[in-house]
Amino acid sequence: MSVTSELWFEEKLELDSGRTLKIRINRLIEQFESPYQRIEVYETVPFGRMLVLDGVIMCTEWDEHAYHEMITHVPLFTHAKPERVLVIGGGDGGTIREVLRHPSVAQADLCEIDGDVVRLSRTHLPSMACALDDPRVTIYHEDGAKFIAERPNHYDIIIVDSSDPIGPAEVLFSEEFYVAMRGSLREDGIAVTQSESFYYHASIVKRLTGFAKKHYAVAGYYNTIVPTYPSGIIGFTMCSKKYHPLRDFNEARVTPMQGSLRYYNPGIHRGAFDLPSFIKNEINL
Ligand code: SPD
Repeated sequence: MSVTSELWFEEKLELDSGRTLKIRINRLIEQFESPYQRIEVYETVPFGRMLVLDGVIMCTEWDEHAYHEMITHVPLFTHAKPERVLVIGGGDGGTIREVLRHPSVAQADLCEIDGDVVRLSRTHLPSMACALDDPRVTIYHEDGAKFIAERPNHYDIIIVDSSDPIGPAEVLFSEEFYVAMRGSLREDGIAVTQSESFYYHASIVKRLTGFAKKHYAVAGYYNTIVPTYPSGIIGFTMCSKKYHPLRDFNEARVTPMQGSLRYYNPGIHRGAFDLPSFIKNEINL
């Protein structure tokens, strides 16, 4: 008889659809019940540290670069000169870290409703939270929808680095929010939103890209590979008032930064907008 004492984390998000993801862990480093959600940080066996909100994997040290680089550099290299950037959600700090690589950025606001996510990330996820004390960063713990309504015509870039459309992030997936982002962007601004997997959540992708097409001059959907997310792939809706992510992309600007990036490069930027036929036909982009 063999006795094993293996510990496993199981993400139950997709259980009703008959699928799950299990990751072996060494230990639970800390858990905290905030006013908004249950926050957990694990030390996993294969993927380093992992942040989990209400039982859903937000990021692991092993593959977070594929998500944070793509949610950030695609819009920032599409815009001619991004100076004022807002990140909604993103309390782990990974997106802000990427935003600050851009020398044109003078102001990087982080609007994360849950201050305890920022606090635990600072303590346990320093490789992501490392840039949160940069003087260009201001952190707000407010509701993202209310925050942008109070700042009309202000941002060059808005990045919605949200959790899934259940719980505190639900409002960020509404048509009203896509209209409100348009109001908070400058005349040539770009918004990019976490928009789930085209394999598992095609109806959400269709709805969000529909809002982008209806309310913005240029709409797009692009994807990245993140093995610890459901189906291993996640996409982003691009909502742009002027710039086109392929026609206005100036790849020469990437060169000085290329050495510090692990996933993003000019070829990935262009190829990420090439979608499989089944979803391309569904969303008409
Ligand atoms: N299904 C999980 C999607 C999570 C997307 N946001 C992650 C936040 C990382 N900064």
